[in-house]
Order: sequence, then C-alpha cells, then structure tokens
Amino acid sequence: KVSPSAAPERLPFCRVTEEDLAFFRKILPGRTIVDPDLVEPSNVDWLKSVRGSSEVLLRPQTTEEVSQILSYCNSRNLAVNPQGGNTGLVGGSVPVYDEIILSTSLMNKILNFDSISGVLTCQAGCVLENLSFYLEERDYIMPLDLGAKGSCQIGGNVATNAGGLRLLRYGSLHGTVLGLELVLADGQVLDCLSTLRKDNTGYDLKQLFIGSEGTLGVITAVSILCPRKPKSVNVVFLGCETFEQLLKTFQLCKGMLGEILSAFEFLDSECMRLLNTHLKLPNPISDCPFYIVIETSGSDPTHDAQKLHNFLEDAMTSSLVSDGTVATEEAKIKALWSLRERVTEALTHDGFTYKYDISLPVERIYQLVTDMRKHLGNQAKSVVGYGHVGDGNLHLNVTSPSKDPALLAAIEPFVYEWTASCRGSISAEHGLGLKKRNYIYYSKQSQAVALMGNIKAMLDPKGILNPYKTLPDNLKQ
Ligand code: FAD
Ligand code: 2HG
Ligand code: ZN
Repeated sequence: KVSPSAAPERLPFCRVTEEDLAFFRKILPGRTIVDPDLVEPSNVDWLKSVRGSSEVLLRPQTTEEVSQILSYCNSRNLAVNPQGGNTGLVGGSVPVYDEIILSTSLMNKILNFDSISGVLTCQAGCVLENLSFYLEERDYIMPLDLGAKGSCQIGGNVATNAGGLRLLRYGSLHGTVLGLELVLADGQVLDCLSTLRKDNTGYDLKQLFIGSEGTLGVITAVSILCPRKPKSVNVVFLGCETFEQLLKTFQLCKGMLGEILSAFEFLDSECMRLLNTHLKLPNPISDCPFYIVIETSGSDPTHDAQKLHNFLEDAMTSSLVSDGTVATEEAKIKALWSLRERVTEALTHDGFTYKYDISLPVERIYQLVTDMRKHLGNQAKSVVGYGHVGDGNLHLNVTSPSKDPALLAAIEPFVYEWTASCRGSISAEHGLGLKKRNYIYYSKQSQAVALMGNIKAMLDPKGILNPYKTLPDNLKQ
C-alpha cells in the first residue's frame, strides 16, 4: 500500500533539450536561467522541506512572453511550475522533478489605480508589501495582509486564495478580486481583467482560478478592490486563562467593537515560549495560557478609543482577560503584531515542523490541540496552536528535532480524521500543493473531486501545469 504522502512517480513529460533552451533564449534573452546556483533557490521551498531538480528558470516580463512559453511547452509536452514569491507552505511552489520553473518575479508593474473606486490593477509578480506601500501613499490599503508580505506576490496570493490577518474585516479574495488575466496551458490568453463590482454575464470564470494553485492557468494580472486607509488603528494584546474565556472575549468584542473590528487572532503559551527562545521577542504582558491580538480600524480616533475603552473595561471587570496592553502608535503596533506574525518563523528554529491548517467550528479549534498533545504524549518536541479565531482557522504545528516518520504516523491520519469528524477543512487557507493533495477526500466528496479532475483535463489536457499538485494521485493516472 502506497502512503498518501509518498512522492508521486514522475509522469512521462519530455526533458528539456538544447533546442528548447535555444527557443527560450530567443524569447527571453538574459532571462533564461540555467546556472545551477541561480536555479537552486527556486528548487527549494520556504520551509526547506521539499526540493525539486529543475534545470531551467524562466523569468518573463509580459503576458505575451508567458503565452509563448506555455504554447511552446504544451506542444513539446514539457511540464511547467508557476512560481511567485515561493513562500507557499504546502510544497506547491517548487518542482517535484525537472519541471521548468516559470517565475513571475519580473512581472512587477502596477498597471492602474483608480482613486475613486479604489480598484488596483497590477501584474501578478508585484510583491504584496510593495503594493501596500504604493496604496498607503494614496490613502488606501490592500484588503489582505500576511506575515510573508515582504516576499509573497499578489499572483501567488490569488493562486493560493490566501486568507491572512484581515480576512475577518475585508473578506476573501473571492470577493475582493474583481478581475484576472490568465494564460491557459496551451498559451491562450484569457482576459477576465474586469474592474467592475457587478458583472453577472454568464459564469464567473475567474473564481475557478482563485485557489487553483497554478494547476489551471498562469495568472498574469490582477485587479483588486482596495479599502480606504483607516484614520485610526489600535492594537490590543490580551492574556486569557482558558480558551473558553478567549471565545467569550471574542463574542464580547464582536458585540462591542462591531464595525471597527479588523482582526481577532490568537496564540498559545507554547508559541510565546518559542518567540522568546528562538527570536528573543519578549512577552509584553504577564504569562498566560492564551494570548489575543485584536485590531480595530476606523475613521474617528476619539470614537474608536471610547469603544475600545468600554470593551476593555467590560472584559477586565468580567475577568475574561487577566492582563493586556494597548498600542496606538505605529512602532508599538508593529511590535505587537510581530508576536503573531512571526510564530511561523520561530517554529523553523524549533526543529522539523509538521504543519496543519484546519478550519473548524470556532468553539472546537483548541480542542484539537489539546487532543493532539494527549495523543502524542512525549513523542513531539512542541505542539503549538495559533491562528485566525475570527475565521475559525487553527494553525496546529508539531515539531521534532529532525524528520520523524513514527511521529508523522502518530499525527496522520489522526488529525485528518478528527477534522473530518467535525466537517472541518484540512486546508483552510494554504491549499493542498504537493503535501496535502492525497488528503482532499477528508474534506471533499468524491464526486466533487472527480469534477475537479474533469475541469483540469478540459483546461490542461496534457497536464503540464504544476503536475503532482492539488489533485490526488489517483485522478491523474
Ligand atoms: P508561491 O509560494 O510562489 O506559490 C504558491 C502556489 O501558487 C504554487 O502552487 C504556485 O504554483 C502558484 N502560483 C504562484 N504564482 C502564480 C501565478 N502567477 N499563476 C498561477 N499560479 C501561481 N497564507 C495564508 O493564507 N495566510 C497567512 O496568514 C499566511 N501567512 C504566511 C506567513 C509566512 C511567514 C509564510 C512563509 C507563508 C504564509 N502563508 C499564508 C502562505 C501563503 O500561501 C503564501 O505566503 C502566499 O499566498 C503565496 O504567495 P507566493 O507569491 O509566495 O506564491
Ligand atoms: C499564519 O497565519 C500563516 O501565520 C502561517 O498562515 C501558519 O505556519 C503556519 O502554520
Ligand atoms: Zn494563517
């Protein structure tokens, strides 16, 4: 019996020849990279957990160049791995074998910004943080924010349907992305780059590509609806004794902060220990089992301060929270946010990390961490829980000094069965990539997976786009 996490077999794609390289060099002079030292970083994922053996990295600058590359690769039966900032966490962004890496890093032009509607149109390779800087100068912000903002690209965000820290307020990319330009596997350019809020003319095709992880087409441009920059931002860092109190604080917070609430995130004391130990980040409040990061964003500083004051008073007097600190100035806001955003980085210093990105009914999310700790006993080095409480999304991470097959066998399928028993999702926001592809059935009915297979076969009949990713192996035979 083959283990669901075993490496898939190489599919019969052609191998890159000198003639192929001559073609690529003609259309991408100086941007067809074959020097192994220069290709190497694109063969390894951010977590350094998976490694491909591609010998070719292509760096197009225009949609037309992407179209020429795919048209050629499709006719030659050469497999292609689209890559943005390579910050993906499920092994989807790097090749498995010798797939050609198509990087969007040089497709980094902002094409238009409409300051009346707030719609930004840009090439797919724009780095998320650069877009945020650009917008902030114009009194707008991006509707999404995540810890990888300094490297991840908007095309990669859309391809993974990244959630992040602001989803609670501004919703998912399925709502904020208004248009996409795509290149299909055979090189056809699909122009769905609308900037309209409303457009019910037929099927909304762009939705199919949001979260498709590079398996259905290459995203070359994005138009996205951006909110106005809030005039007042406050961040509160609180400590709670129990997860039940944390949930009650969430309830109270929704009721009392309502329209100005822009994030409600949590981390447990194990995360805090790793932040202290590995990143030397001090705890700004007294030690507690659970910590909450609340952000408010509004248009009137006095009004927001009053609301926050009332909320904190209620939370303290009803003993829901045991300690806390508030930040209104930018430097302190950033410092408090680092405690939440840098947990992933702290984990990389703790050892080999097994990552789980689970959606559950919010009242169940921490029970999975507690049950996992009991289940694993002393087999794991650390078992930590953190995530997006406001979205019912838990990040459960388990570390060990090095890769440990026995530990993995104890975690899986336990974690997936537990999740499926509550009708949760085994991938809330990171996608399936290479690592989770064979677990799709824990969250999707087999008819739905079969339909996904049909869509893939229709859009990419030769299967050249990001093979071995997202769809389970048994569909690809
Ligand atoms: P890559 O990693 O390069 O690619 C990811 C996938 O998209 C791959 O399958 C790739 O083939 C495909 N792809 C990339 N570009 C294109 C394109 N133009 N067209 C078609 N397919 C493409 N995720 C969250 O949802 N929320 C978070 O809060 C969050 N925080 C993170 C924090 C850290 C520190 C890190 C390292 C990652 C985090 N992530 C988070 C993971 C998240 O998926 C990525 O950070 C981001 O969305 C991926 O963008 P990227 O440009 O790096 O894409
Ligand atoms: C976050 O919310 C990211 O910080 C990363 O989605 C989660 O590393 C993880 O497990
Ligand atoms: Zn997350």
